[in-house]
Parts: sequence; C-alpha cells; structure tokens
Amino acid sequence: IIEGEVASLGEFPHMVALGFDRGNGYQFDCGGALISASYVLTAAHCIINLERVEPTIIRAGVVQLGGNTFDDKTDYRIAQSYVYPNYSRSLKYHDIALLRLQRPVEISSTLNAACLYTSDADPDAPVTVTGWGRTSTTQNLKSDILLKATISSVSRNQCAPHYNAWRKLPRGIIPEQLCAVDPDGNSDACQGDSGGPLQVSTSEDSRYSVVGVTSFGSGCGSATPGVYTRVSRYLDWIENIVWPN
Ligand code: 4AZ
Repeated sequence: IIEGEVASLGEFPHMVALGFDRGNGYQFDCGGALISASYVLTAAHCIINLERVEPTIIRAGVVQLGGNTFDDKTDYRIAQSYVYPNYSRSLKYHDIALLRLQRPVEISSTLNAACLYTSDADPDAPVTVTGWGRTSTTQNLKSDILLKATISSVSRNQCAPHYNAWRKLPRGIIPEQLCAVDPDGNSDACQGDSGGPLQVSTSEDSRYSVVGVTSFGSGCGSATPGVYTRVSRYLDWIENIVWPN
C-alpha cells in the first residue's frame, strides 16, 4: 500500500496473507479475505503465476507478519485452491479464486469472516484497500505491518480510457471489474497487495463487506485507477463452493 495508514489489530479481522514456500521460509506475496471459517477469497493470479508456485499456507489474525516459518498460532494450511474457470491470465479477466483451509480458523475478535458486497453498483461510500504490499514505487520495500488506504470507486466510463487499448489489456475494462483511485492521487494498492480485499464498512455491525479483489494497475500511486475484480458478479460461483447446501 502506497501512502497508507497502519491498521490496528482486529480492524480487518478477515485479512490474511498468502504464504509461498520457495525453499527458504514463507514469503507473503499476496493478500486474501476470509469469507467463512474455512474459505479465503483471493486473486486467480496469486495461484496461477509464472513461477508455478502456489501458496501453501495463510497467516491470519495478525497485523504484523513477523517470522517466515510456520507458526501454529497464526498459520493455516491450504487444502485446495479453486481458480475461476474463465480466468484469463493474458487478458487479466476474472481474476478471482478461493482457497479451502485444512481446518477452520478459530473465530475471535481479531479473526473473523467478512461479508460479501451483493450489489453490482459501484459503492458510493469510501472504499478501503488493505495489504502488506509495496509501500513505494521507487524502492522495492514491502510492509511487515498491515496498511490501509481509503480510496474512491470510479465509474467504468471514467476508468476505461486509462485501460482501453492499453498494451496489456486489449479489451478494456469489463463489468466484472471495478476501478478505484485516490482522488488526491497518492494512496493506492501496489505489488504484493493483490488478492486482498477492497472493502466497505457495513452499517449493521462492525463488519466489512468485500466489494473487490485487488487485481492489477498501471503503476501505483498515480491518477490511474487500480483495477479490482467485482465480487458481486461472482456470488453464484462463490456460494456453490463455500455454501453448497
Ligand atoms: C500488483 O502488481 C498491483 N495500483 C496491484 C495493484 C495495483 C498495481 C499493481 C494498483 O499486484
């Protein structure tokens, strides 16, 4: 997160880090969101990547990542990953996936599932993006503490010109995507934040609803909106896996 603020423990109890084992301890290169005690919502590109290394654990219920070895108190093994069937790595479409945990998390004040945002409309209230990703565009530094940034959704009409005919996105922004930017052009998600949630606070209780999954962007911390996978368009697919009955 570029130009973010430090999140407090329990503020985003659904926020998890995905741990990748490349041979010398876990690296936490993607985020995710608990949507039930046993399932994490994340990005497909966190599962299917060039290195062909899938995440094997999630770290949950913490703001500080800390060590890179397995910790029984915070870490949960991934039993199965579900990549959305129509995910296109080249077009960056349908960048959404689910992870099933080997055992359910123990729900507490610092560890809890988020709600899913069910409306296809862009949220008009401010949206918050969270993650342990890059904090600078000039230095390759990630954050060990969870950061949050408040940004605003941007309509497809306003967002599309930034990406139409963009060399990496020949078909532009589709309704299954959502764009968001800091109107002041500073705060943003960046590399390492993807897979994590874009969320809105719900009025009824203190819980957040996940409206987007951080997917990609043209750079970070500029006036170019970031692109998120619009969760409301995938509710049937999610429900069939997480709550089949
Ligand atoms: C990335 O590389 C990435 N500014 C994620 C989000 C954004 C840019 C890059 C949005 O994962």
